[in-house]
Amino acid sequence: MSISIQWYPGHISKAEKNLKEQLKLVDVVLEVRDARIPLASHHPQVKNWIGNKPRILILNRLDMVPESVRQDWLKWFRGQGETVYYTNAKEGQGIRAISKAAQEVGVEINAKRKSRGLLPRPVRAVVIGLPNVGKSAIINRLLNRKVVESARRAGVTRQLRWVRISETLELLDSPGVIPSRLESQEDAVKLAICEDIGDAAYDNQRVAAAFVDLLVKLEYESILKSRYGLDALTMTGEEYIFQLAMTRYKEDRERAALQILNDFRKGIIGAIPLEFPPSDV
Ligand SMILES: Nc1nc2c(ncn2[C@@H]2O[C@H](COP(=O)(O)OP(=O)(O)OP(=O)(O)O)[C@@H](O)[C@H]2O)c(=O)[nH]1
Ligand SMILES: [Mg+2]
Repeated sequence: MSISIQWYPGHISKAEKNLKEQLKLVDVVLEVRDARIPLASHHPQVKNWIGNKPRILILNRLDMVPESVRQDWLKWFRGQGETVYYTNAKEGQGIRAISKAAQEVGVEINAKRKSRGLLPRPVRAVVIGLPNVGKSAIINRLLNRKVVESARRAGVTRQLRWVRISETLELLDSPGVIPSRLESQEDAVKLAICEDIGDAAYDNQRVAAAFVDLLVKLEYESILKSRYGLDALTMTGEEYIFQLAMTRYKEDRERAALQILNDFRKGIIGAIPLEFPPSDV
């Protein structure tokens, strides 16, 4: 089944412009990705925007993937010469480590300033990434209170906003950015499943069907069987949504689709990663 997903709302194109401006003012970039899809939630232009500024790579939603898969990704990224920080911005795990890493950049900056006779200043960091990956939640966690809006929807943060975390750290919250064209539709479907793009961009029934197909491919079909009592191995994703609607939702396919997607998004059917480290590297 082919799905065509494109999503590039006006507020994002504006945000991208402002973000590029503000990037000139920051010392360090916190790039946040979705731990369920560390590659599909990567924005291809981020590298260009950052230039040689130090970057801290964060895989948020650590609670949504099993420990063994997290370890596999850590190893894979290490093989690429990258250090990865796992966080759970909802509960707070891993948050102190990223704050420490950001402040370490500040120490260097201030040592340089001191040698030039300048007073120390807080390190300036920006949190960037795709929509809904948990950028604002990370900022709220760093401060231990809700300073910026954070909710289960893509496109919650609309404007750039500086937040002073401490005497030594200032953070810029930014709206989620996304490539103006989603080149890989396979990745776009994963973004839709994880709700990392706005729901105006896709058809729930198609995305839910693709999700069922993906679970079968990743050999997670037993989760479907135990939750919905239907065996996905004997049918396509599309048929699965149809059968589920027939048996449980008074033939309402939309409700069946939303049920499956929301069960996954809320973590109700367990910690399910949608990507594994490529084995050829
Ligand atoms: N389970 C879980 N949920 C999280 C985690 N981090 C954030 N969330 C939830 O994910 C949703 C999105 O979080 P936001 O902080 O609004 O995400 P954002 O990246 O700022 O989104 P935009 O502003 O739309 O770009 C919220 O409902 C958070 O509570 C996490 O580590 N685990
Ligand atoms: Mg936000």
